[in-house]
Amino acid sequence: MNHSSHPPLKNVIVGTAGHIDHGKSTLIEALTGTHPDRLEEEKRRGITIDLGFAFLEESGVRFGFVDVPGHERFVKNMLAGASGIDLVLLVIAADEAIRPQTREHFEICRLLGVPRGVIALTKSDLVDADSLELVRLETEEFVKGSFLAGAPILPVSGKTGAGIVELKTALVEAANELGARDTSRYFRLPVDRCFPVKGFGTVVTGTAISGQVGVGEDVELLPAHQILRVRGLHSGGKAVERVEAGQRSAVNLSGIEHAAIHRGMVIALPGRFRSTRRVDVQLELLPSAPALKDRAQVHFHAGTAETVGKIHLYDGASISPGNRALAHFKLQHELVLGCGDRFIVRQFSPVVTIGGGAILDPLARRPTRKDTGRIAYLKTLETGTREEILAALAERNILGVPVQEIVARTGWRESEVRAAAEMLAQSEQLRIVASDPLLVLSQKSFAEICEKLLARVERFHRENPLLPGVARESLRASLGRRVRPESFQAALLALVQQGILALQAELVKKASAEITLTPEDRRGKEQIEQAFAKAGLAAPSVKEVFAQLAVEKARAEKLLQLLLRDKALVRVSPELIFHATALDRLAVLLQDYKKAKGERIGVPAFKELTGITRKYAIPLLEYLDRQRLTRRAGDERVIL
Ligand SMILES: Nc1nc2c(ncn2[C@@H]2O[C@H](COP(=O)(O)OP(=O)(O)OP(=O)(O)O)[C@@H](O)[C@H]2O)c(=O)[nH]1
Ligand SMILES: [Mg+2]
Repeated sequence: MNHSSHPPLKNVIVGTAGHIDHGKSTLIEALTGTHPDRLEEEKRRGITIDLGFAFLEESGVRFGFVDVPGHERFVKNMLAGASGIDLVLLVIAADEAIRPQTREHFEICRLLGVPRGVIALTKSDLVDADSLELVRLETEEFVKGSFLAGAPILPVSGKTGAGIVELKTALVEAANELGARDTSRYFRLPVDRCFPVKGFGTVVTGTAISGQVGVGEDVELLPAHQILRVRGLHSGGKAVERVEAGQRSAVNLSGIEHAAIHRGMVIALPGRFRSTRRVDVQLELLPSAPALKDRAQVHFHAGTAETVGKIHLYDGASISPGNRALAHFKLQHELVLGCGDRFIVRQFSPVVTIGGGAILDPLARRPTRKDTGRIAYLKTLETGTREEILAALAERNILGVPVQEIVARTGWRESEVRAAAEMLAQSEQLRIVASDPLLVLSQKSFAEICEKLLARVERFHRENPLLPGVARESLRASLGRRVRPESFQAALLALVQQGILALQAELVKKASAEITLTPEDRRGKEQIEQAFAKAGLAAPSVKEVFAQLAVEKARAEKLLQLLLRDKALVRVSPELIFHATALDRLAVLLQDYKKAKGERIGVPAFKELTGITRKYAIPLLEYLDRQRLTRRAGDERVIL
C-alpha cells in the first residue's frame, strides 16, 4: 500500500454558536453520530450546560467539534470553548431567527478573531419556504460587513437529516480555505476539562493552540509551574503518539492528582510561558455596551480561563461604545497569556459581553505616570516588525532582556529572537552581551554601563595613585547589583578591546595609567631605595628604614611595594629585603670564589665572604638555591 499518496489530514476545530434550544447539539449529532451532551443534568433538562465534543473525518479534514451551551447563564462556558476554534458553525433556528445569544455568540466569535464560518438554519422542517427565505434574508443582513459576510447559509434539519450532506461539504470547503496552523511554535494547550481515568490517573483535555507534544515528553502546568510527564495522548477517540496545534487532545499526565488541575490552567512546553496578573491590551467596546470607565471592574476571559480584571485606560476617562483603546488590566488571578491572544470582557453586573481585544504585552508593568513611553511601545508591539519590537523591548528594559523573557513576552521562537537580535547588533542598535543563554541590551544602556565603568576605574586611579589597578570583582560590585554580570563582562571586554582599559591578572586599569607620585612620595621612595642600596648585603630591617622617613607608615609601605614591583628591591625572605645590586654583586663574588677555591662553599666560608651574620646567611643561601645560583650538598653549597 502506498501511504504517501494520502496527504496528511488537516486538523480543524469547529465551534457551535447560537441561542438556546436552536438545535446546536442535535446538529452535531446529525453530523458526527455523537450527541455532545454528556452530563446527567443536561440529559434531564434537555439543554447543554458545559462544553461537549465530537469528531468527524471528512474529505481529508479531521474535524474536532466543540459544542457550546446557548443558555445566557452559561456564556462563560461557551467562552472557554470558543477560544480555540478555527471555524464557527453559527446555528439559527428557522422558526425563531436571531435571538439575544445569537448576537452575543456572534460578537464573541468576531472579537476572538475567528476567521470563518458556516451558518446553519436549523429546524427547517418546522417552517415553510417563505419563512425560511425570510430568515435567510434576515441572517444575511445580520452578518453583513462581518467575518461571516458571504458565508454559506444552509437550511438543515437535525430531525430529518435534510441538508446535512450539503453542510458537511460547506464545512470542508471552509476548512480548506483556512491557512495551516503553525505547529512550529512552542506547545500550549489551555485545559478545558480534567478528570481521573481508572488505571491511568489524570487526564486533561483541550485544544492544542500552538506547537505539538509527544508521549514521554515533559510539559509545564501553569500557573502552578509544575513539570509533568505526558504518559499518553488521545485525539479523535484514538490513542496517538503526538498531537499538534488544531487538535482536540486528551493528555494523560503522570505525577499529579486530577483535583490539582482545573479549567483555565495551561499545559505548555516547559520554560516558554509565564503566568501574569498584568497585561497591556488593545480593547474594543461593543456598540451595544455602555461606556466603560477607567478603573471599572470586569470579567476577563481568555483561553479557557476567567478572572476579574480592573481596567486602567491610558488615554481618557472612558471608552465610548463602538470604540477602541489601549488599556491595562490588573487581574485578580494569574493567567497564562501570550502576545496576540484574544480575550473577552463582560460587564461585572449584570453579566453581559461588552467587548474584547488582543493582548499586546502579556507581562506588563504596573502603569505609572513616569512611564511616558508606554503608548508608543504598545503601538510598536501592535504593528512593528520583529526588529522594531525587539529594539523597543530592549530600550524599555535598561538592565537587559534575557531570551526566555523575550520568548514569553512575544511568543517568538528562540531562533527568531536570535535572528532579530543579530540583525540589530549588526546595525549597532542592540548589544548581545551574552549568547548562551542570549542576553541583549540596548546600545544606549550598554554605552551607559561602559561610561560608568570607565568613570569608576578613573576614580580609582585618582584616589589610589600608588596602586596599579582596581580588582575586577570590586569594580563589578561598585556598579551595583542591577548591572548583570554578563553586561559588566561585555562592557569590560569592549573597553579592553578598544584599548581604553587594560587587564593585568585580576586587576583592571586604564591602559594609559601610570602611577603618579607626589614630590614627597618620590623623595620617600628614593630614601628607601638608598637605604637598602647603601647597606649592601648587610640589609637593614624594614622597620629601621621606615623610621628614617618623613612619610607615614602606610604610605611608606606602598612605596616599598612599588620598589619591589619594579624589582629595585628583592624580598629574599619574609623579613629580609636586599637591594637588587647587592644580590648582583653577590653573584659575582660567588663566581670569583669558585675560580679561586673550587665550587664547594660552607656556611662559615659564605659568612666570611659576604660579611653577614648567620641569621641572614641561611635565608640568603636558601634564596640562592631557589635562584639556581647554588645547590645544597649536605652542609655545604655547590656554586653553579
Ligand atoms: N423539528 C426539529 N427539532 C429540532 C431540530 N434540531 C433540534 N431540535 C429540537 O430542539 C430541541 C433543542 O435542541 P438542542 O440540539 O438541544 O438545542 P441546543 O441548541 O443544543 O440547545 P442548548 O445547547 O441548550 O443551547 C430538542 O428538543 C431537539 O430535538 C430540527 O432540526 N428539527
Ligand atoms: Mg446543546
